[in-house]
Amino acid sequence: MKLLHLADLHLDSPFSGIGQQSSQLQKRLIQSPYKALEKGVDAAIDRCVDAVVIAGDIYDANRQTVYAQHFFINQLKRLEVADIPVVLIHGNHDFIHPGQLTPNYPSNVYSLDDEAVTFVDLDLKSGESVRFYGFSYHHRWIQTNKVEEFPVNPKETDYVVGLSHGAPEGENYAPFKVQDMVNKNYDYWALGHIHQPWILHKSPLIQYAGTPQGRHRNEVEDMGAAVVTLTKGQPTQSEFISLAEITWHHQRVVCNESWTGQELLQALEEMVYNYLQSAQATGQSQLLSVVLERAQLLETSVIDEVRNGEILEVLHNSSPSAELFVQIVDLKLSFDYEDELFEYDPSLNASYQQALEHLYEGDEYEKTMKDFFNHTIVRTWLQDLSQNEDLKEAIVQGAHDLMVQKIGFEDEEGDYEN
Ligand SMILES: [Mn+2]
Repeated sequence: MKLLHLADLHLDSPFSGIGQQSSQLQKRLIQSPYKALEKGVDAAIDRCVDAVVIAGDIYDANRQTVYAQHFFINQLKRLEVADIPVVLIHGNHDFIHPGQLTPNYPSNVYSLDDEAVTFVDLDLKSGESVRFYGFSYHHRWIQTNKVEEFPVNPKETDYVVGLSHGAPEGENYAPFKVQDMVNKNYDYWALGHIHQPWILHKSPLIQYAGTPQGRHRNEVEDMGAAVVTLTKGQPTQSEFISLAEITWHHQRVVCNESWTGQELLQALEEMVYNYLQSAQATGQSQLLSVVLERAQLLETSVIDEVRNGEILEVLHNSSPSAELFVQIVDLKLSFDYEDELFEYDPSLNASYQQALEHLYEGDEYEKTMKDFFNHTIVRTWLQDLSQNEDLKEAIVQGAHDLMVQKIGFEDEEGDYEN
């Protein structure tokens, strides 16, 4: 049995942050999740998969535009013509709200719409039978362990696949333990919610396919879907297929003491040129977040040109009108004073590094902000705030700055990092 595992399509993403910078780029970005889905459907048809599973967050919001629904249904119809069934669930972004009408899906589509775990049995072209278990969000959050509700494999079909939209950590997105999934004795778990491909367990295979199109500068590198081949008595095969139209990248540039504004521009242009070579090789446009390291070496006038956006503006003259483009969307200065902060005291340095790691990678942000995000007024009026990555970055960065200042190493200018 061969499956295409898609998740987190986020059709309808507004990319409003980028729109303030360039409406042309915003238009290209808005189109990108649709193009990625179209490519995914091409791949399903080309590879003659037995079924497509979509593990939630088909849409970016729980109220969709007609355009997004129409596009999605047209892609489902292409699969119907190719005689490929589709099993889908709704996630926390496109949760089903009270009174929502079920779309008029084509006959090949099985939407596991209940918030309770339900299933569908399919007889495949290969002659094999498969059962898909899954649930859909009816709320923005699900705080219970949904995996407990999945039955142990009753062995009534050749294969059993679990669909779940959730996260192993945190508490708002159907938190689960990998071992609980393993204990269900399923053949495959198709997960959604985490936007990077991530294998949690090998046998049985339990994995996130990731989003087919990164939507944010932190959703870096190539994105796509998984083609999963299950064969009785053999290890499960999974192949990543690239679907992203546009990829995001982080790049660091170490500043040179003698750089004028012109020389900085030249260094950045060379970097863009190199990325363009790789863009031509992959056929994917690229967006770059650039950090200028050791920015304290630059003249104040050059620092100002970066801060007031002059440098970016010159670079943007080569705008994304071309089919393939590379663009710097973010240019930050990094004043690396704190590297030397605790050099005299290794144990202090170690605990400082540990605190930083905890701040950036732990669930401290979610824990700290939970009451705020759960507040009735915030939930009613600022619905997607808990998902706002820019807000998260700004708050975590602010906490970091405060930490450095409180420890007593405040930089005189007070802005060691911009
Ligand atoms: Mn998602």
